Amino acid sequence: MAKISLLLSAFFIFFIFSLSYNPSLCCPEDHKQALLQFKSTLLETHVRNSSNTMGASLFGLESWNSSSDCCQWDLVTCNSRSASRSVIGLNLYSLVPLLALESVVTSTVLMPLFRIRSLMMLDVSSNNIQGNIPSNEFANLSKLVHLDMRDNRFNGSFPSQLFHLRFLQYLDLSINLLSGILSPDVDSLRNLRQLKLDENFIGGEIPTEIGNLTQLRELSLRQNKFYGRIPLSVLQLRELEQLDLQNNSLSMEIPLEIGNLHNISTLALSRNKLTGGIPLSLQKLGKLETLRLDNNMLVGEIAPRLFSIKSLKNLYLGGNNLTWNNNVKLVPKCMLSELSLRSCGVAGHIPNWLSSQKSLNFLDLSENELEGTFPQWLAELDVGSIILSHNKLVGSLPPRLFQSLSLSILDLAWNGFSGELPENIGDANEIMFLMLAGNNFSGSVPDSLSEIYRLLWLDLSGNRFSGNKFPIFSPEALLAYIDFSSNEFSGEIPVAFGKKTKILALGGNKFSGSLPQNLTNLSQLEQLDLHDNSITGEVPKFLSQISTLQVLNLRNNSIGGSIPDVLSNLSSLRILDLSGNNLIGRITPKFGNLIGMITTPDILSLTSSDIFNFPIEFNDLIVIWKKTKQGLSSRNLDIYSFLDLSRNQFSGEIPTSLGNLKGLKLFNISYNKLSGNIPMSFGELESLESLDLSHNSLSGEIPRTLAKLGELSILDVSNNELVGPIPMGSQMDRINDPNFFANNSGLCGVQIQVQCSEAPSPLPESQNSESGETWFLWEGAGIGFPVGFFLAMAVVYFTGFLRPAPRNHRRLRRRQRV
Ligand SMILES: *[C@@H]1O[C@H](CO)[C@@H](O)[C@H](O)[C@H]1NC(C)=O
Ligand SMILES: *[C@@H]1O[C@H](CO)[C@@H](O)[C@H](O)[C@H]1NC(C)=O
Ligand SMILES: *[C@@H]1O[C@H](CO)[C@@H](O)[C@H](O)[C@H]1NC(C)=O
Ligand SMILES: *[C@@H]1O[C@H](CO)[C@@H](O)[C@H](O)[C@H]1NC(C)=O
Ligand SMILES: *[C@@H]1O[C@H](CO)[C@@H](O)[C@H](O)[C@H]1NC(C)=O
Ligand SMILES: *[C@@H]1O[C@H](CO)[C@@H](O)[C@H](O)[C@H]1NC(C)=O
Ligand SMILES: *[C@@H]1O[C@H](CO)[C@@H](O)[C@H](O)[C@H]1NC(C)=O
Ligand SMILES: *[C@@H]1O[C@H](CO)[C@@H](O)[C@H](O)[C@H]1NC(C)=O
Ligand SMILES: *[C@@H]1O[C@H](CO)[C@@H](O)[C@H](O)[C@H]1NC(C)=O
Ligand SMILES: *[C@@H]1O[C@H](CO)[C@@H](O)[C@H](O)[C@H]1NC(C)=O
Ligand SMILES: *[C@@H]1O[C@H](CO)[C@@H](O)[C@H](O)[C@H]1NC(C)=O
Ligand SMILES: CC(=O)N[C@H]1CO[C@H](CO)[C@@H](O)[C@@H]1O
Repeated sequence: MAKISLLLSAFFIFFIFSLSYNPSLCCPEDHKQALLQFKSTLLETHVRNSSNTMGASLFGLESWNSSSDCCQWDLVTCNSRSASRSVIGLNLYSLVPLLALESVVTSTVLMPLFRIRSLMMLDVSSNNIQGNIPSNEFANLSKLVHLDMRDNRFNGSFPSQLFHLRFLQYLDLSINLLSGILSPDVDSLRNLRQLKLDENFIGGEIPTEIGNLTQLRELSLRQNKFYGRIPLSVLQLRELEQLDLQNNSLSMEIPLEIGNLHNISTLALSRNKLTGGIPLSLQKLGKLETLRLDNNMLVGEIAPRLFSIKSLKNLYLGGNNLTWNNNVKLVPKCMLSELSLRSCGVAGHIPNWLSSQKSLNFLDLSENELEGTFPQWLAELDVGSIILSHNKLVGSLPPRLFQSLSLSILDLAWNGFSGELPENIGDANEIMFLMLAGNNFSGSVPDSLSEIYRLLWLDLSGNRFSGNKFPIFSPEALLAYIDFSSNEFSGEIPVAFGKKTKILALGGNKFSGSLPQNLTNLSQLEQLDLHDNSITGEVPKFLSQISTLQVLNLRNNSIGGSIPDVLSNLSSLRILDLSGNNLIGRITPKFGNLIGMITTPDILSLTSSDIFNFPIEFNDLIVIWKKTKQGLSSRNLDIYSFLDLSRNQFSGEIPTSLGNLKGLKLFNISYNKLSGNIPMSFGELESLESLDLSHNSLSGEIPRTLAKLGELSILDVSNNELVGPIPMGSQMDRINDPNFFANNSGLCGVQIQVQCSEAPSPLPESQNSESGETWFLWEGAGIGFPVGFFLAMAVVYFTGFLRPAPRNHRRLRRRQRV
């Protein structure tokens, strides 16, 4: 069905394009003026707001000038049948250059377009337009058949005038900030009650009048702010072929009437709060190809009869509380292409009936209770993506698996697989993601891995791999994420990776020798993690050449010497952990210049989760946080900033300049030989949550300025030679663990119940009475990539290397245009 609608749309577009060439006639002057006005308004907003020259031009509107016929302009389609040659189609998507996305385009920019009453097709998607959808004005466009406003920032309520557009067949408002209508009727009173439950949530129900658009074939309201019920009127839209309401907050049981949508081919309701079971009426949908119900709150057993829907191709049910009875003898009537039964309580062996699914391209059975070995028949199916992580599978991998030229994602992490990796693994040269973490694999890493040209992601952590021989990757390799940590590797640190390496995690092995000069060949490296190894030598000056470095973790090695000053040139460095080594000398005052630790980190949350239809697991960066080992979720690592120099032999005074590092969350210099006073400037470390100065020879008083640190929850100054009153006021009053102040030379204060001879007055201004939300987001739904990496992925996706989640056919057009 999707194909038919694609054909229809393609035909429609072809049709209107073929009509548009008729040089004898010109477009109406008022249409031309409207379009020119649209261009100039958009350009004006744009130039005014963009910082770069890219902003001065808009993609695709170059040909729009007053001296030519507007029917000849790019992106404009005219009707050649009527004498007036009126404008009937406008393809105005992605006019705003990506680089100028920060600029604000308000929805009033659309106003001139409402004068073109002949419009049948309007696409203004992906233009970063903000504000309300001009509702009344839409009434002018009564001939609209196709309206696409996806991927903007339209907010406010669903524009009611759209319900008068009775010819509308295609309506896409996805990826906006729209909500339902809140009108003073019974329905909205219920809404208001719900609003009270969740005061921050601005949203509303999908209006019932949507049912007036009886011609609709495609309706997408995906990723907006709709909540509550799906109006039953939607289920009377008999022509509907695609209904996409994913990623809102809809809460209701899936209505039985869903079985009335006889023409539906795509029903996508994932990422809502739907409850109840999967209605059996779905079986009546004889044209259903894609059913996405994943990530809701559905319960009950999945009816095997779903697999009797002959047309069914893509089925996503993961992330609910559904169960699957794996003992049932199933003879599926469908020929599946994609199947996700993630976390559906599937126990026993990988279901045998899957072997009949010869077109299977995506299989996600992760987070179940699967046992047994990797079946030979599955290896022979040549599936593109196999995701079996978090099960109890055992045994070795069949070499046949790697004869597949389709395999692009293999995620077997967190099982009990064992044995050596087959030597022929490199034959599967389409693999992009190879995730084998948390198993019992042993032996060496096969050389042939370096032959997998598209490999982006290689996670072998938490196994028993050993040896000191590694595949030699070409400098041009695409491999960006390499995690070999927690294995039994030994020998020199491997560096024969491509220049595109972003993350290199080798911690928890037995690597020895000093840091090799060739690390500088990894010129885009962002994270280097070598903790818990036996690395010797000094911290080399050449590390400062890797200017992209954000995380450097050398904790618990045997590195000596002093820290080179040039390390402070690493302007992106946000996490530096050198604890547990033999470093000597002074802490360089130049560390006060570490720009990455000065700026308060941006919460840069890139939402790329849509690109792959499975979650990519990053391994946590393990750090010592507030005295215990914790994993920092790498997904949002860019909001962490900290400096750990503890357990070394540093001596001399603490440089005052460290007070510059306003972005620091954690600062640990315990177990060193530091002397002198605690700098007053530490009162400027405004983001600090944990400060550990214990086990040094610090003397003098604790500076009263520390009372300004509103986020501080751990302050350990024990085992020093400090004297005098412990500062009071705001959070300082709550830091009262006597162990944090023990073994000094005469501290006093209420915190340790030792009275001071003269009571100190608290600092006058003390904001931040609450301890504040911690910046630690141990879990997060989104996947945050470093920007560069994300873009690289996007490029990979658009060049078609990976088979992503099914996309709107409109995207196809878009690609052709580019
Ligand atoms: C865009 O321009 C408007 C009007 O001049 C201005 O108010 C707004 O702050 C600008 N936005 C940015 C991001 O520069
Ligand atoms: C206007 O655009 C046409 C092409 O659409 C071009 O041939 C012509 O030179 C342009 N005129 C000006 C003044 O830019
Ligand atoms: C609607 O169309 C009428 C007649 O063409 C025009 O006068 C009016 O300005 C249009 N409304 C808007 C908002 O453009
Ligand atoms: C919609 O966005 C505009 C501009 O971003 C803002 O001024 C307005 O308050 C928003 N309206 C609603 C209902 O959120
Ligand atoms: C929707 O249709 C009903 C009945 O056909 C009609 O009474 C109502 O006015 C229509 N609403 C809108 C907004 O067009
Ligand atoms: C379904 O689609 C077919 C073909 O496009 C059409 O003839 C029919 O009217 C549609 N509606 C129903 C309810 O079947
Ligand atoms: C699933 O069920 C478990 C226990 O029965 C419950 O704790 C959990 O919240 C449920 N999850 C959802 C998404 O409903
Ligand atoms: C891993 O394999 C070894 C032998 O190869 C075995 O002794 C050990 O129990 C296995 N560990 C796990 C967790 O299966
Ligand atoms: C370091 O790089 C050079 C040139 O790229 C290469 O010849 C040499 O073998 C590399 N050394 C190691 C130890 O990888
Ligand atoms: C340091 O690393 C070694 C392995 O190299 C490990 O055995 C030890 O437990 C680690 N020590 C700490 C304190 O983490
Ligand atoms: C769901 O919507 C939210 C915003 O409302 C967005 O941040 C998130 O990425 C979306 N998730 C998916 C999987 O599309
Ligand atoms: C290809 C490349 O950049 N190779 C360099 C790797 O690093 C060494 C020094 O460690 C240079 O000599 C190479 O030119």
